[in-house]
Amino acid sequence: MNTLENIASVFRDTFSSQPLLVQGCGRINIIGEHTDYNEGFVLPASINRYIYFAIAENGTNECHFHALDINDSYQFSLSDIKKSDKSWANYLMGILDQLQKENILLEGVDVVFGGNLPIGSGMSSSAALEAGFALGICSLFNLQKSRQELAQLAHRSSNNFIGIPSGIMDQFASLLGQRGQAIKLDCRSLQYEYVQLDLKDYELLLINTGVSHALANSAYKDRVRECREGAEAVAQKFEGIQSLRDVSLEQLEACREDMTAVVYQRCRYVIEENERLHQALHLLTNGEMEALGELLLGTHEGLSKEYEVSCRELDFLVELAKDHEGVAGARMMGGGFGGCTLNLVKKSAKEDFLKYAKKEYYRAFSVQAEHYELEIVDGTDIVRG
Ligand code: GAF
Repeated sequence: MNTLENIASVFRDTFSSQPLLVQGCGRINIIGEHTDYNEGFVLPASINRYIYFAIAENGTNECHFHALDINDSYQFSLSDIKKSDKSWANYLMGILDQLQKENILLEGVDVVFGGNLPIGSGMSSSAALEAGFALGICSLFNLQKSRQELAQLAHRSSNNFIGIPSGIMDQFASLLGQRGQAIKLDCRSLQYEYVQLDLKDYELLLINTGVSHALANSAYKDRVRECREGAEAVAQKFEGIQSLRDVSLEQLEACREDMTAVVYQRCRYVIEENERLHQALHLLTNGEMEALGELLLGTHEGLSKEYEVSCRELDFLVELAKDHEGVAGARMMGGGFGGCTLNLVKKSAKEDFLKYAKKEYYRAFSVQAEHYELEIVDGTDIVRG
């Protein structure tokens, strides 16, 4: 865990210059999981978990990156940007690569970064890395890009340089988040609106399984492929289908024989999840927190049984939440196979629930689960210029 002050001070000691300071935000997603790459809707928000950067240009062609949390460094020349075996460095290099592809000439930069956003926790430390670095570089070199353009650039970097066919939710949430608000984002048109997160006497709480499965990347790619296959099968029978976003449950049912059972079940989850998101918006507006919690449980059920991206530890934590007084609902959050559960908990029941969940989790897995109390904050930003 590093603070902005640490990062700035290590930078000054290492490079003897005054850096630009940036904070890249993590995100939660209320509902709408694995819908973004199907051109559906998502409801994320940026949270008070950060990766802090200290960045300065160095007048050379060389870049020096230092990842303070893991005490690792990487150095390379701007004329030779290629993927390295240090995955953290790739998230930063990918941004420079995209800028070079736009024929934007940069000079070398020195970077120190670190923070309080745990890697592999499902809060998208990768988007915080990309978003924070992209905003920092654009500010340093006076590149005129809107936040939406930066999110698109970071998303292209994830897809093309990192090689994960993810949707745009994480980068968008990190860069466009606003205090106290979730973002209802249409991942096809990128039109968005802010939704006030008034949770009445409830709050959102993350509990970290501490698990991060190696399987996640390849399974993610499989899900993207399966969804595409399903949409293509439906498009053979019905007009106007570009992605699962356009498919109704009736249409899917009519094409059930045209796809494998697995593809059918993946598609059904995605279509139902988009519907759940719209219901959730309605419940949020009406302050119906218990019904919202039920929807979260429905999402988890789908992710676990139909989409098959959960794991034992996540399922265990959700089961605990389901049975606990004062917890409206819970679900796994993000890509899956580990990370955190998102819990909608009555403020008065929070302490009791946390104590119980941590005790039971330890009993089952011999792991001390961490929890994070959330504040919905403004997204990634320059802290000091
Ligand atoms: C990961 C991806 F990066 C997002 O684009 C999204 O698909 C999410 O998993 C699942 O909703 O965070």
